[in-house]
Parts: sequence; structure tokens; C-alpha cells
Amino acid sequence: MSHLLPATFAFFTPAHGASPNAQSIDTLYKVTLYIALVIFVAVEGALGYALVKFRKRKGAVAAQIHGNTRLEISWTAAAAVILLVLAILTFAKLSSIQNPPNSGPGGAVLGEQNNLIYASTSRKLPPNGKALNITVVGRQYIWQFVYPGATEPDELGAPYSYEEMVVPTKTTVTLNIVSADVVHSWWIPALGGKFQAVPGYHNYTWFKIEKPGVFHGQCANMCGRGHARMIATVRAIPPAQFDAWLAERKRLIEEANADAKVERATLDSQTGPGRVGNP
Ligand SMILES: [Cu+2]
Repeated sequence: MSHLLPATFAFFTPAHGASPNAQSIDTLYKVTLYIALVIFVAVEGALGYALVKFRKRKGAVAAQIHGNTRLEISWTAAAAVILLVLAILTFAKLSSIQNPPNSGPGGAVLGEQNNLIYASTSRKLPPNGKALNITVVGRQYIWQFVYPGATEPDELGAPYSYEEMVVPTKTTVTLNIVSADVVHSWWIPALGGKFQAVPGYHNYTWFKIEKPGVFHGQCANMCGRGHARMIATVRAIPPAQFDAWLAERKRLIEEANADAKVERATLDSQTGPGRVGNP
């Protein structure tokens, strides 16, 4: 029985935060839930009590009550106090949800290319301005992740992956969320709130994962018939392993590009029915 209660609460509360922003959302949600639970039980309890205690009896005459000033003032004041407490708590937690912290000791060493500064009021950077920035591209029906390391403008030549985002632990990761077609919604519950991927717009969020782990999510905005298949996974690994993974990723993409170049040259050199070329 003792383990049933936490399990029930876990069902009703957000995924336990694996990132400071998700942790703050989780705390706020639970505080509100517990206050609401106490009020719910008190109100329903009083209602149940009144139903039983004052049910219809032969010869009973209902008491005629014309207000109770003290009671009315106290429940108005109590509601106001609860509202005030929730507002203060929310504003106290808000900055830890919106503003990314610096990468922790032992985090990935971030090069200059991760230090992109461009005009935006909604893009939050850690106090020292250093974060690993990953572009999240929503497209029907797969998530694409573009990592730093572009060799040409517009992120061309950068290493990328589909469906699974790999990130270093202890490192502040900022996300630049965009869409290639329709509106999608980026959501990994354990790593913070939902962010829409809207064509023509950039939305920003961040997370920071302390320990290696795998976090699952799913496109949270109905985007077409393949929506249900549009899953996303974030895999956090130690920074050294991440560097190796990224280098391998880059090597595989370069290899594939080189192969494609050879294929193209072969096709271009062919004549006749086998030739597939651009006019
Ligand atoms: Cu989608």
C-alpha cells in the first residue's frame, strides 16, 4: 500500500524532471495539486457530512440562515491567501524554468561555433553565453536534429541525426525549434515544457541533464496522418563519448556524401537510357 500512493501521484503529476526546468515545473504542479487536494477533500467531506446529517426527517424544520459574515470573510481571505502563495511561488520558480544555467563542471567543452549570438528577445542563453545549440527540425513525420559543426552557411555540412538526439551530460543544451512544413510540437516531458515548431518561426528552449539516460517524447501537436509515429528520444552520454559520437556521425555523413558524388559523376558520364541527369 505504501508504494501505491506515490505510484498514483506519479500518474497525475508531470514526468519527474531530469533537467532543472522540468524539475521546477514538477514542483509547481505538485504544490498546486496538494493544495487543491486538501480543498477538494474538505469541500466534498463537508458536503457528504451535510447530506447524511441533515437528510430529510419526519417533522424536521430546516434552519433559516441569513448569511454568516465571519465565515464569508474568512473563506474569501483564505482563497486570496492561497492565490497569493501560488502566485509568489510561480514567480519565484519562473526564472529557473525560463533561464538556462551555465554548464556544470565536467560538461562538454564548447567551441566558438556554439556561441552563436543573434538578436532575439525570446532566446535565453546561460549567464556565460555558452551552450551547445542544437536545431530541432519538425517535419512530417520525423524529428531532425542538427548539431554544431557546419562548414557552410545555413547549417550546411553540419552533422545531424533523426529521431534520436544525442547530448552530453552536465552541459547546457539550447534548442532552436523550427519546422519544415506544418506545426509540430516538441515535447520530452522529463526535460521541460512543450514548444511548438512553427514554419517560419524560431522557438527556443533548453535543458541540462546531469546523469546519462534516455528520455522519451512524442510530437504533441496533431500534424497529419503520420503524427503518432513522430517520436523523439534524447540520449544523454558523458561528454567524451559525445565528442566521439559526433565525430563518427560527421565521418558517416562525409562518407555518404563522397559516395553520392561518385554516383553522380558515374551517372553524368553515362549516356542513353541509363542516364539520369538534370536538364
Ligand atoms: Cu508532428
